[in-house]
Amino acid sequence: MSKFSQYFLMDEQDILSYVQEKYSFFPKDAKLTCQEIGDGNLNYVFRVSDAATGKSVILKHSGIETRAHSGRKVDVDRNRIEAEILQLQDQLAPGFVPKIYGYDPVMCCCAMEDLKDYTIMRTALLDYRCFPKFADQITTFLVDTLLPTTDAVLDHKIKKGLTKKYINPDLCSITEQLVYDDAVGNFAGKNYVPQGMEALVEEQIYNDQTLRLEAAKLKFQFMEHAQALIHGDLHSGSIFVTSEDIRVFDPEFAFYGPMGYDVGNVIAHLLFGYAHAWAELPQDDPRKTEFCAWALDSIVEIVNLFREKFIKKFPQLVTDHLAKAPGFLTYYLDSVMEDTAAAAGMELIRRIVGVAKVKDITSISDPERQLKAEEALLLLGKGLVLNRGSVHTSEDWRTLLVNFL
Ligand code: SR1
Ligand code: MG
Repeated sequence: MSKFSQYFLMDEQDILSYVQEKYSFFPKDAKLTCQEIGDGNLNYVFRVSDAATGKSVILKHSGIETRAHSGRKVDVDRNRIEAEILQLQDQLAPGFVPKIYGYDPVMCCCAMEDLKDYTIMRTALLDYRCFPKFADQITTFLVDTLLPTTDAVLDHKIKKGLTKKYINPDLCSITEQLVYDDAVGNFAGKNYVPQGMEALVEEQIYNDQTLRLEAAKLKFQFMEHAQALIHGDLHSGSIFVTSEDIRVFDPEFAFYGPMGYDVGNVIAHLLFGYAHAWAELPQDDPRKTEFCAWALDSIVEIVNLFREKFIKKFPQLVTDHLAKAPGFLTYYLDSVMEDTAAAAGMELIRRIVGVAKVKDITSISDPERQLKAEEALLLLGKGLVLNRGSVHTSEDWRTLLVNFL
């Protein structure tokens, strides 16, 4: 009987035997090496390489507990969701995701293309690298993966089947708790408010009943609005980049939710990159001007191009009779833009006060500047949540960013 006919948590040695037993990527006598390279909160990511040929493959393996906070059980079905969503996204937006080579429901392990020439976008942002094509690339990915999975386009029974297939209760529950609950109150007792910000957070966030009500509405909107098959965790650690190209990965949080959640996350993490550069680079460093301008322009351009592409694609793809009614597209897109502003706002707040921080902020070396960056992002986040109804266009975004930053 195979060692891999019953689930257990594999280590590097196990993965070496596993890849040879399950796949035929490498000659049987190849001298393979395996390294665990994952730095996320949930899974184990192994790179298996054959030095003789330079060939390599990634094996992503899910444990029954998260890595970051052992003790929290998370359904291993997330591995199936990730493998299937990447295959679906590869059809909808070819060339924007890594290729999946196989998925094993027993070991909860999928094999995928090794994008070793790419850099994780967060790492690139921390190095102040600009990506002039990013806004165009990410908006193509967003519109091409989101719009075709909505009720406006898909046959409603097929869409409901997908909603069922990608119900993702454990991962959604992490988001409901970390992004919505924890952003406005230390309900789980795990928040970590930066030193020196306690009073501001109490006054501006935890004790603001208007903000709490808006967060409650947004949490229910996230839970109840099965609009499109979203990525669900589209931060800069879920995107690989080169100067020419992007690849979106890690869609294990995918489920039928509000489209704006994905768009808003992309924007929030550009803002984290911006804040890092603002805090770390001296005023006279030319990288500061160039990178900060690129980051803010990219946000404005993402909103602009997302809208443009959505408006162009919608009439080409729409099948629902009533969704063709004059005025419906404007109404629909406006609501997506409101969700975008809200999601960006909640993400900004929760990464400052909550348990899951971002390196862009935690790595800022000067505590005073770190505090300033955190305060600015926190208040921008709050402003986005409260004023989301009037943040629809790229110009609305430009005005808001200029006022807050
Ligand atoms: C326990 S998981 C913490 C965070 O990491 C993931 O990438 C999600 O953003 C989640 O909220
Ligand atoms: Mg992840």
